[in-house]
Amino acid sequence: LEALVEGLHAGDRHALSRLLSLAARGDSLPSLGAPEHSARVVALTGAGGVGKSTLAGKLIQHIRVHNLQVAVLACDPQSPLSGGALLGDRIRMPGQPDDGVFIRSLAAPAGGGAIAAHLPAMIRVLECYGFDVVLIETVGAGQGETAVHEVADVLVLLLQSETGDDLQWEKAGVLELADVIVVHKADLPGSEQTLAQVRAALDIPGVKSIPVIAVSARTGMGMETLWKTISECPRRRAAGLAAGHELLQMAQEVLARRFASAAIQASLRLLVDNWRQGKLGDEAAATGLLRMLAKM
Ligand SMILES: Nc1nc2c(ncn2[C@@H]2O[C@H](COP(=O)(O)OP(=O)(O)O)[C@@H](O)[C@H]2O)c(=O)[nH]1
Ligand SMILES: [Mg+2]
Repeated sequence: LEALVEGLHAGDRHALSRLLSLAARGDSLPSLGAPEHSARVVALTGAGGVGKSTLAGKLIQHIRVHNLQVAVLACDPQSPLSGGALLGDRIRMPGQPDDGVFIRSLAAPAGGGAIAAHLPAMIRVLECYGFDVVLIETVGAGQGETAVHEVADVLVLLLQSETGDDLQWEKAGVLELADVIVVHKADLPGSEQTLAQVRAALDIPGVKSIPVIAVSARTGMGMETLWKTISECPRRRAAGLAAGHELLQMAQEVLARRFASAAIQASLRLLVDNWRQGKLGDEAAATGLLRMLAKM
């Protein structure tokens, strides 16, 4: 395992592939160390047939033009990205296989508990290898978005016109979960209307506005705007961590306050005495104290 981790940091594809498989199975990995930089994790979600795979393929090209390395986790066994259209895990750019692209197909949609639970570990592996962008393609069905929302920096929801999808999404409360909404296949008639409907559905006073973009992977319309919007989105994972530290600080304050008012309690004095006399170890005493304060 240690050799694999070394290989991962040295850019060895075989090590990457092995570690990803372990992470996908939920095996515990050794410490991977810190990645040199964190990746931007972008989830593409939406109903089957809305064009997630096609759009992902186009996004890869855009991302490569910016000279960024991109990995794709396709939580859709039928994704042409991971199927016959591409050779192995390398996409065919004009000429030769591209070392800046890596694609891994996962057997189940990310919304199903197991995969969602293992995504953070897989993302960590990809980050340590050095990918700048991680795309997650996953079929959305309400619950799926919630699971992926937690692990991605940016959640992109794809809708298309003439399917009534927009209304379904609206009901499921999924629209509000998205960071970017794409009205896809904008080359087809009816997309103007869908665009207007979605914008109207999201026009709630006091709620932060979500960008809604008309895109066609087929014609390339809106692609540049989409990538620009995605790259300018704040990173949810980083924000989550920062917020976590803030929360920890607040919790410490709460504990200190409770400790001050509990100091005279007999049970607390007993705990402290036991610790002082060495009857309780540091960790056990500290945990005991936490338990007492948590109950107050
Ligand atoms: N008209 C049009 N069709 C598209 C576009 N993008 C994808 N499609 C078609 O939509 C179908 C489903 O595409 P796919 O990418 O497999 O959808 P997924 O199931 O969401 O991954 C295919 O037949 C694509 O050729 C687009 O921008 N415009
Ligand atoms: Mg697909």
